[in-house]
Amino acid sequence: MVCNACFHSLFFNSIAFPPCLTFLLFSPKALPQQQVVDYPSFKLVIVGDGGTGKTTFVKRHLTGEFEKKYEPTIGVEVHPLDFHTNCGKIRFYCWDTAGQEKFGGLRDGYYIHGQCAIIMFDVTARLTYKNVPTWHRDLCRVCENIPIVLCGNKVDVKNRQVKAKQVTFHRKKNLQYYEISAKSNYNFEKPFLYLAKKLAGDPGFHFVEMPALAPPDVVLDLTSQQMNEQELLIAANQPLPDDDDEIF
Ligand SMILES: Nc1nc2c(ncn2[C@@H]2O[C@H](COP(=O)(O)OP(=O)(O)OP(=O)(O)O)[C@@H](O)[C@H]2O)c(=O)[nH]1
Ligand SMILES: [Mg+2]
Repeated sequence: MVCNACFHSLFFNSIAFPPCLTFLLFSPKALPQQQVVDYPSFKLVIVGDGGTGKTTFVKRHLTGEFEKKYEPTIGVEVHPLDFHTNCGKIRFYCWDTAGQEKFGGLRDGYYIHGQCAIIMFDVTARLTYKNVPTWHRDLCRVCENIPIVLCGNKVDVKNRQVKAKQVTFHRKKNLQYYEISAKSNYNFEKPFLYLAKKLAGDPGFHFVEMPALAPPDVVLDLTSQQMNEQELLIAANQPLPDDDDEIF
């Protein structure tokens, strides 16, 4: 493990980088109107259809609260989110973009210099999953080879329309997939942890302190979610369908 003193001397002197800290080399320049911090920070772009829960997910981390009301994002909102890791603090500047076309603003202009991304869909709305390839294509046109997490949000809802085994896009494009629920806090830290590990190039990288979230707004039925996770594991060993449209 790298101690804090070591972390700081490496950060300021930039001599030799142990694997855990090589990600410091990729720290972005300070963003306009954002406070500059003396620890590694990354631009994280969050995309996906309107209403899938992008803003709710970010706000849950930011304030701990769950936002019940749906107020579409206009253009983009940038929020810094800090995490405490075994290698010190890191920051994600979350670029929470508008999913609704009419509020899109600069659209893929917001992706420039993105260093990692989350693509979100809503497991209760099929169309939001069908649109994932378009979000992915647009993102990859601007940001080549960045770590991306696909998130299926709202798994707390009983009657989901996109079943776990129907989610195959991540396997085709080599993305990480997580089932999440901003409402119940299920897997809330997983997307950030995966991206941090990838950016650090260190699988041993871990969070040492979790953000204080408000209690879940709904208690997830863990037994049925465990079945979904099991379904995902089984599906991972099945041949990929040629076209996702077949299953819908
Ligand atoms: N049941 C359930 N509802 C959720 C969850 N996450 C978000 N929602 C609800 O989904 C609605 C839309 O959430 P937003 O976060 O505003 O959606 P968005 O993706 O930011 O939408 P745009 O800004 O238009 O792109 C809100 O009413 C939230 O309360 C969840 O995990 N479970
Ligand atoms: Mg939003």
